[in-house]
Amino acid sequence: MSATQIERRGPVAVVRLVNPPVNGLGSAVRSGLEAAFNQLLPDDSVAGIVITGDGRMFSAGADIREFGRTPPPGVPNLPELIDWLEESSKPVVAAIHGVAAGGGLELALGCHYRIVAPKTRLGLPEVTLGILPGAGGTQRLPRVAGVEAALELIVSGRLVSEREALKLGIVDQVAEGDVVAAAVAKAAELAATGTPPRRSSERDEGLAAARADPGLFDRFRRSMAKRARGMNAPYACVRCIEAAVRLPFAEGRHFEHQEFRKLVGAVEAQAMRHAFFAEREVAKIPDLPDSTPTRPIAAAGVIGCGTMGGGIAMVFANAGIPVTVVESDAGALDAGLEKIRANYQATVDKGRLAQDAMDERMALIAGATGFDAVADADIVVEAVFEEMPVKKQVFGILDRTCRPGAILATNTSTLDVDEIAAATGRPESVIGTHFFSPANVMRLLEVVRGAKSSPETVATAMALSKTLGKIGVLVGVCDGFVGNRMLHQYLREAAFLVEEGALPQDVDRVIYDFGFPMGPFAMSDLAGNDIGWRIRKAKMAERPAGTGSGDERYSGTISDRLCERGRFGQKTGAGWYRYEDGRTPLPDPEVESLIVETSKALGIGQRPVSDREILERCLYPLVNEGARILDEGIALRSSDIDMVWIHGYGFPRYRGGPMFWADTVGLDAIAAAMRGFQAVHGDWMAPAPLLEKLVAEGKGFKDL
Ligand code: T1G
Ligand code: NAD
Repeated sequence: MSATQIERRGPVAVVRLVNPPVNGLGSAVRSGLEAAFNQLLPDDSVAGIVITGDGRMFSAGADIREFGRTPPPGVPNLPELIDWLEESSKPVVAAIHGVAAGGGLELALGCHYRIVAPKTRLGLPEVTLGILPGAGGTQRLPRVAGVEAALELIVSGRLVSEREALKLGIVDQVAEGDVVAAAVAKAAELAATGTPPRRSSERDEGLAAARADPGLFDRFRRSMAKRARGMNAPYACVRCIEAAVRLPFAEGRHFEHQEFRKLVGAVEAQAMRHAFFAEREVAKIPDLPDSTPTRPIAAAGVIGCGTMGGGIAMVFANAGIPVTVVESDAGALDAGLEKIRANYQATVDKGRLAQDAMDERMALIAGATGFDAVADADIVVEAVFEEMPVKKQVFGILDRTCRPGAILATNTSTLDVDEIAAATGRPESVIGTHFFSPANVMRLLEVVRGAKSSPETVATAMALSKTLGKIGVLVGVCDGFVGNRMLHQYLREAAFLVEEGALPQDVDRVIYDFGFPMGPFAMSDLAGNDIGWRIRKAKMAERPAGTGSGDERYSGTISDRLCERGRFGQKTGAGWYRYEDGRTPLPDPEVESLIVETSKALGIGQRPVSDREILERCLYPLVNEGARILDEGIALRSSDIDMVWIHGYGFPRYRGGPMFWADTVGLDAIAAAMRGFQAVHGDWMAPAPLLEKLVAEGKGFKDL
């Protein structure tokens, strides 16, 4: 079937893009457009042209799957196709519905008039793929919507609603009825009245303000520095929009093309494309066909309204699902509900949520101190203390209380989900839903499949993660699941590096410069050093003195010393750092002398530690553990692990996640480094069998 169709409606020809699922402007579509223009532009019986998309949207832009591939010979490129269309002397009107993104919106901006249907999203999100709008978007959008709006939209990659697009001048009309019919009528009217084509490339009104404000771009660059840290694409976008203000259209277009070429093949763009597809791949579970039934979730319950329970309740309310939180007593309940209210109020005060939206969400959250209140819930998420006896007691009660068919989920971060499920008579309905703190902010949700979790329970939890706006990653049962299990490797080595001579601020600087929002020591101070201390003490109680987990050396000595001194981190004003303003970590000489003292007591000599060693010792063992996790089937795909780390631990998206990044470094180099570390530090650094196997086969994680 041709990727474009032409339909005549009287004097107007309607060109329809037909390339499901998102009318990507791939080679076939571009060839189809070329053929259509060849036919229609010289045809005198055609007074006007309408461009539209078949199915659920106008177009999501260039076909991202074609990137990095050489197009078949003779296929036109998109920028020139759009220039050609814009040159048309006949009126060309875009009829837009669903989504017009990237090259899709650029195609519409090449039309002389744009009509949009309600509930449509429009934007140029190329920067989220590590590139820039390369088909004239950086030159036409500022001319149509103004430079400041273009800077904000192109550098954020944000999609806007049809109403906002109308206000910005990106579209000209919202059609309440049939958008194609409205466009046909407009094209016929423009033709009949002989209205000259209104070409975006010839419009200047949007550039005037910027021409009068030479400091605009430098101001904007300063304002975006934090969110664009480590990336090239956002700065290239600004340079192109600046070119639109300085240069005539054709030269600006050429400048844009050069900048695009520099970005599209770079690792940053490859990593961002990898993340784009990985985000969609996580939902595909090989042994769970799309036909697997799911249970409807119309009402939820949360047990425990502490740090996590409160956030989880907000997640359900934010998705419009009524939720009841159950606490052990009225005092704890009131405190928990008040924290939720205060959390919403803070967002309202920042202008990021309307008061009535807050009121609607609060109205969806009820509180109780008895489990009967969740007897009819479709899912109940337990978030009580991280102690097995407490969890088992709660699941026993839920099993007796909740209706048949309800999903019983646990938010445990370290405990055995199968052991918790065994405390019920319905282990097939038990699953882990491991949210990340703060639950109402972090997008990651590790869905922990128990040995007896039924396909229906797994499919329901995975579908629910999408409803809740989370990236649901299916993982197996093991200590720390995927994220925390890999995190342990990273934190252990960070602690050892400090015992051996690096300062916490050195390690944090290297990790921050790599692209994480913060390093391991600032992160521990934020989360609270006492949480890890409590877990270590609980684990130590189960093990003989002085040993770590399995064959590794104990890594908590200095952190234990800090906690014994009440240095829990930000919450006590001191941890690995001291905090004068409560948030800014300041190196503390007291910590430095405690480190030297403790290393001496441990018999560990302090030595200079290079930045390179810091990076490799923190990240290579993390990747190595990822290989073990894949080998054990705890994660389905290496790209799933990348999603866990990008959405749960702040791994820089423009590096693609730890497993993708490892492939860019080269697994042979990582395996060699691990062997080196093993020889010096111990067998816990031995390269994972899968890593060695891939190296031997000259493959990467991407080849799995
Ligand atoms: N190319 C190829 N495949 C795409 C695609 C695209 N542009 N967009 C989506 N898909 C696939 C996706 O992988 C999934 O596949 C299916 O379509 C449904 O997507 C010159 C060079 C449009 C808002 O960045 O943001 O134009 O998993 O699950 O939630 O300047 O898709 O089913 O096999 O996401 O309804 C710029 C990317 C391209 C937009 C719809 N465009 N797409 O969301 O569906 S670069 C974008 C999206 C460009 C020019 C440059 C979203 C969506 P599968 P989905 P959705
Ligand atoms: P928390 O101590 O802040 O809250 C636990 C709440 O559970 C308390 O308010 C307590 O009153 C309540 N509770 C205890 N027993 C109860 C019972 N029988 N009935 C009703 N309520 C009861 O703990 P948290 O940090 O929210 O952790 C909760 C769970 O989430 C733990 O399993 C933890 O491992 C996990 N988790 C925590 C984090 C985190 O960063 N804090 C992240 C992911 C997962």
